[in-house]
Amino acid sequence: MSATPHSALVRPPDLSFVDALGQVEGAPAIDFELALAQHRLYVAALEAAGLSVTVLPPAEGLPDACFVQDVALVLPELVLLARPAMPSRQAEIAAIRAYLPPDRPVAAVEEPGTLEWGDVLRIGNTLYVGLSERTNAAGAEQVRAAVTPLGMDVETVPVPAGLHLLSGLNYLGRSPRNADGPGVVLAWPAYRDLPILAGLDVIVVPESEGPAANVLALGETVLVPAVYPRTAAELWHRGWRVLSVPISEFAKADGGLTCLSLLM
Ligand code: CIR
Repeated sequence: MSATPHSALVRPPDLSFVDALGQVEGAPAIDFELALAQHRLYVAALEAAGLSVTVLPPAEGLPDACFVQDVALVLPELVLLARPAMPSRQAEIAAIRAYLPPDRPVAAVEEPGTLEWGDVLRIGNTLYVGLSERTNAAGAEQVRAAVTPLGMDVETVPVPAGLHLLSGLNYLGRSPRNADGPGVVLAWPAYRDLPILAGLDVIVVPESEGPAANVLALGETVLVPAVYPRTAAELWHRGWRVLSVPISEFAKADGGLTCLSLLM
């Protein structure tokens, strides 16, 4: 199925992160220093998983720019730029371009399309594009047009809950203990009945551990948000090496482990 990534771009939050989208009024404010510490630990976890990590400078005045996953998909043949639905995020595209591989063509989602890569789950050569408040059918069609010549398929999927498709559904590859078995996905309960899950081994996280569905699987290592012991224990039991990473400050802005890195 999808190859394990070997490198990652990450971007620590800028001071403006305290104004990031998705914060609930009356909820505890983002602690910026704690967010920086958590981001450093996230980088350490990626490195412990074997990735080569490039840490970009913070993007001044772009509150959500630490969520680099959303802005681009890097394929060996092509870079595909997103078009974020939220106007405050659109300048993130220009702010990442200089750091993307210069050796391949670049395509971009254009108006009336909107698409954030947090809505796209890759399993093998299929991109499942979640239709959400951030990603529309026109965005999905443009992705289809760009990747079909590369031999990839696109299927659209409703996003039953949460901000993005990957908020509630992530692909882990095959279990380290059952290399010939089906691919494994981790799903928030609201996602369990999606038809695209037929034929996969679906681990449904307990309702009380919903955010734990946003794991980052890197080969036999999986980063799990702290602290969701039932999910972590289930993954250990199935043979993954689990790294538990605290991301409370990013979760306050609707962010999870997948959102914080652009993998390639
Ligand atoms: C936003 O609302 O756009 C950010 N505060 C969070 C983006 C999270 N990204 C992701 O799930 N891929």
